[in-house]
Amino acid sequence: MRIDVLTLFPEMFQSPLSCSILKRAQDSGLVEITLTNIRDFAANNYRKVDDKPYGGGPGMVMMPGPFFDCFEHVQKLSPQKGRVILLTPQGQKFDQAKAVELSAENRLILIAGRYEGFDERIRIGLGAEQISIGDYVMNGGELAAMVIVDAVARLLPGVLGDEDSAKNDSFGESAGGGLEYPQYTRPEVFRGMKVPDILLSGDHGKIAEWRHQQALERTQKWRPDLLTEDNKPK
Ligand code: 6GU
Repeated sequence: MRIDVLTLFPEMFQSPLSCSILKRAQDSGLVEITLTNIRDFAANNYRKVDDKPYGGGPGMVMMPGPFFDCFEHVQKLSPQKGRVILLTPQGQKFDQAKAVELSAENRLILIAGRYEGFDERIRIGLGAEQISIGDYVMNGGELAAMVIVDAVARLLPGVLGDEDSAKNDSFGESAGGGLEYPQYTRPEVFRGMKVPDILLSGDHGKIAEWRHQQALERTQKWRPDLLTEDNKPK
């Protein structure tokens, strides 16, 4: 997969992209991520990319010119059209289903905005879909773009060492869209807390059944909003 990110702060992406799984995924060619600075496409000497809102009001609005020039430049970097996503708190809320959907694309073009907002003609003109990562306001779309890159990249075949890992995650296939079952590792007893006997039993059928039941109970207790009629615990 190819992911292009258009941003005013490419440096914000450096460390998340250079650690751990995202680094390995890029090094092994499973995902190619390019960062393009929108400010490089500002037409004026001051490298200005925002201006006061028409009609008055507080804050600044991102001008359409630098966005369109930047977008047109980025699109030509590769022949694939790409799915264009504008990061904005006004977007559709991002979730695991959306991550799975996006992981099937061959190219994503993520546009992170700043300041009070985008000139409306950016959204209209680019034909972009809008995504938000939750109902709160951040200073810009950069962290949201990183959330999407991270959640999508780990679903790409070969990115996680064990092919089953993503399936076992919360919201994943084995969790039936709910939370993950509890995990334990050594030591067998830690500060008086013991690993459940069943996990030491070697009975894989029983273990699977126990994990399934635990996952349902935790979902009911902590995230009942995730339960549907057919995955409610009995
Ligand atoms: Cl995509 N952008 C901003 N600025 N705030 C957000 C967001 C995006 N998603 C949730 N809050």
